[in-house]
Amino acid sequence: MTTAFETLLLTGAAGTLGRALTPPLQALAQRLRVSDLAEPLLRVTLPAGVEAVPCDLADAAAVHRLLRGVQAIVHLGGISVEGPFEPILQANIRGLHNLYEAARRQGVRRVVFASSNHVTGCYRQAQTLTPQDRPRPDGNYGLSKLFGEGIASLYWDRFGIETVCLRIGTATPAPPDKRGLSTWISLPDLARLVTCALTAPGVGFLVAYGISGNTRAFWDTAQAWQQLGFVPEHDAETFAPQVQHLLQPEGPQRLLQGGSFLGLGPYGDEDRCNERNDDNTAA
Ligand code: NAI
Ligand code: 15L
Repeated sequence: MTTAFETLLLTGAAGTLGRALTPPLQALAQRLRVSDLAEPLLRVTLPAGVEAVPCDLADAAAVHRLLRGVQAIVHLGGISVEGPFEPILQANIRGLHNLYEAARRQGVRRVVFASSNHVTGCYRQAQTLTPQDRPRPDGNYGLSKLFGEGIASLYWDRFGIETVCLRIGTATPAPPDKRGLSTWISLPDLARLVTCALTAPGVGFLVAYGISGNTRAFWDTAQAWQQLGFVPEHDAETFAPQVQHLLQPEGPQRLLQGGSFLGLGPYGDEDRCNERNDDNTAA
């Protein structure tokens, strides 16, 4: 079988999406190396032939060792929800810096970075965005993903490491609620999208929203998907009868694209979303 890569690395392999993506990624490489924090990784049953290397992304020396011999990376590792800044700083921001520095020194050619729709979570749900619209992160987590997009841009411009930043919507077996009719990506569509992001020629630095072909999408995906050659096979609309009555509480969580994350943080005295968001509709 012809494979695209000799050694491909998947971080965050013990997580929900890591476990779903391990089999399709194994088909793309002669050697798939998977990584996560030690304890979560020990709980995962891996397919035969997959090499498991525990690593804390916040540990620069360990990340450097992890990337030895790697041509491409699917980077899912890190904190995947909104929360206090310090843990996000370590796992996501420091983790991304360690990853790109090690990638530069180890000669990695391409990264597929699991960014998030929360980079633009402060836009209204009624707005349709392209990846070129101004980032409006909705919290510490979205901010860390914006840092990831920034470092990806830097390492392309300075060092020629290609990155596809996938602003993933809601990757679950089915859309969980009405918002999910706009943000959902099926797990098979995600596997196809990640495969395209790894193998499409000449991507340079690219930001693409990661959703299925949803009728109610918040995002105009045409240009980036064409560049990647991605054609989704699913549409969340199929689930509309079951979920369209499931709404977030009234206010920013229902109004803005980031949904429930707008109800979390910033973990101090001002523990609420800035209501001025509601008046700020400029793109
Ligand atoms: P998850 O939380 O299930 O998996 C993340 C994995 O990263 C966990 O296994 C965790 O142990 C590992 N991790 C955390 N801190 C680490 C550290 N310091 N060093 C090494 N590993 C560490 O998340 P999920 O749902 O699988 O998401 C995967 C990626 O995709 C995440 O980066 C998330 O932000 C992103 N994403 C996911 C979406 C979704 O709908 N599931 C939507 C948008 C983005
Ligand atoms: C994300 O970025 C999260 O990782 C995931 O847990 C979901 O909440 C998703 O976004 C979403 O916005 O639905």
